[in-house]
Amino acid sequence: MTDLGSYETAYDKFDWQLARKELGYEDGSPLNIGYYCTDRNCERGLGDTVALIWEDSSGDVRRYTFNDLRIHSNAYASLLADLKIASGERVCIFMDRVPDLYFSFLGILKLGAIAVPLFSAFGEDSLLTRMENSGAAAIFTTRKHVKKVRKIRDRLPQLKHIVVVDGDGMALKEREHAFNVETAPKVESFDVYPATADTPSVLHYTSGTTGQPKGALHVHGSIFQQHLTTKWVLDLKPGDVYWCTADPGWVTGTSYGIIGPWSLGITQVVLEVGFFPARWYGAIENFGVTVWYSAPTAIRLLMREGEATVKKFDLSSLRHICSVGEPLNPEAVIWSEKVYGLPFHDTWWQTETGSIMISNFPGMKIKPGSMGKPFPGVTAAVLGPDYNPVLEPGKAGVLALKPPWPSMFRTYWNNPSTYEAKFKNGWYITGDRARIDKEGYFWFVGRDDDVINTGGHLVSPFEVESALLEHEAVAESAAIGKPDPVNMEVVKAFVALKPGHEPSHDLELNIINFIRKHLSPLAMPQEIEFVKSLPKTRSGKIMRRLLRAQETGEEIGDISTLEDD
Ligand code: 6R9
Repeated sequence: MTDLGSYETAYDKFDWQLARKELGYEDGSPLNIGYYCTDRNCERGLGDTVALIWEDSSGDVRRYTFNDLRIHSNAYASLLADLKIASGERVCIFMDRVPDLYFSFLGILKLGAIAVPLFSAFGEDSLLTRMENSGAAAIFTTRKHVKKVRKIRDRLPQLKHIVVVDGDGMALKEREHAFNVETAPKVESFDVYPATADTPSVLHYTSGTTGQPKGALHVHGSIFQQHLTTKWVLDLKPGDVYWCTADPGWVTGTSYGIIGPWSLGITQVVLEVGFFPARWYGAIENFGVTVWYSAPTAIRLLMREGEATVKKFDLSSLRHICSVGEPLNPEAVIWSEKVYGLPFHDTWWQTETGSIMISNFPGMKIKPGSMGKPFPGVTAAVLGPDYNPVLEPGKAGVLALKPPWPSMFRTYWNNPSTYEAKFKNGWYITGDRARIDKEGYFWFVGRDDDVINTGGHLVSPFEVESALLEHEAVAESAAIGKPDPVNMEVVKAFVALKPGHEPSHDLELNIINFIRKHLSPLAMPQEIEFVKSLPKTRSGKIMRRLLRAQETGEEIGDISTLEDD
């Protein structure tokens, strides 16, 4: 239970103004996330508290205090100022989970520019789409990843600077700079940009069914909700050691891997490596992790790894564990209670919502398989086809949220019409389907669109299909999510070949690899089925629903618009 009391009393007495009080914010004064995550902690006497415990891929550990975080983020902010980057300009971050990612993110915000975090696994096409759409003026990257930037830089006329943060001594091309935060002059103070709650802060790209990825634009005022939900849902308290397994290329890695916890002055653990059961449990034991925020695919993999591995480690420091990104199977909650002595608390939210909206509040009875209840201050509903709330308990409909809330996205970058289309009858339409039981618990039913959720990563079928079409052998294609016991879904592509090309295992591998290189390993199909042609509607749209139904053996439903063969 939190200091707000039980869920019910918290819901009743809640007011978003509480966030201002908690953060020590006075109306009318500047509100900059960069300041609240660094300088303010030093002013509160936490300058020598460890902010970041970072373990690199070889197992070496480095620790940075809030004072280090303050000085290093200042160095990044002043570098951008020297490069004449102005407030409001977009600056991409394209690197593995190294400390510079975190310093530069906060530095960009301190300058008043907009941070665009990108997965380092992105191939050149995925990178190009996002950099082009955001009109990025600069990018921070590393030696390891600059090659991909070099391949596309000539197609990015707005890109003024490429900063290689470990580029000391390397041969640089025009517009490229080497920077080293450790040897750069210490910047004791930086005039933090006087942002307001409505000043743009972070641009996160997310996938929809149609069109290229959309950039959800967030504002500095998001910190109010990120701060409160980190405190009351993730249950962080002074002295905690917190570990969020998410990469900042995904919204979870910024909202709850940077902003929320550091706005509370909490010590965070970051691992450079991806999923690795022994390294993960080792980190919990070595660093004494108390609160852990992860995702269902990782949890299912840990279940598969089994209890024997758990027993090799002392995980007794853990106090609270949470999950996000995909439906959390009831078995995972029961299993975690058995082997860790703690149930995973599911949380539901989206890139667009910026923070947790529905969750299993600490102290609340957990119904395994349910996403929990709306966070105090949030109104969530299930809507029928007329976009009015469904009143009957247990009946499925479209999951919707009542705007506004502090961390709500403000638009899709360069795509206002898609943003407007997300609102119906005064509700924000999430794109998910859900039901609410008699006791007010929300249950996830499925997505209301064709977006593929693979291991918590949203993949647009359109993006995969567009990349497939670039392959010389592909005439047409369709991508769907195929059910998978670990990743929930994996990408499966149906491909019709151009004349002169024959299906073969080699060609399948060649196409899969092509997508991995152009998009990312996350969007890479696990399977390709060669077909003569694809089922289409009379208007020529590929019927992914039909392919999906064939895959799962489900009812096919209405196919009256299917083209005649
Ligand atoms: C934070 C994040 C959002 C979509 C969302 C839904 C799925 C997230 C979930 C969940 C079932 C949960 N999703 N949490 N589904 N139970 N607890 O995940 O953002 O990448 O934008 O994805 O993920 O489909 O609409 P994002």
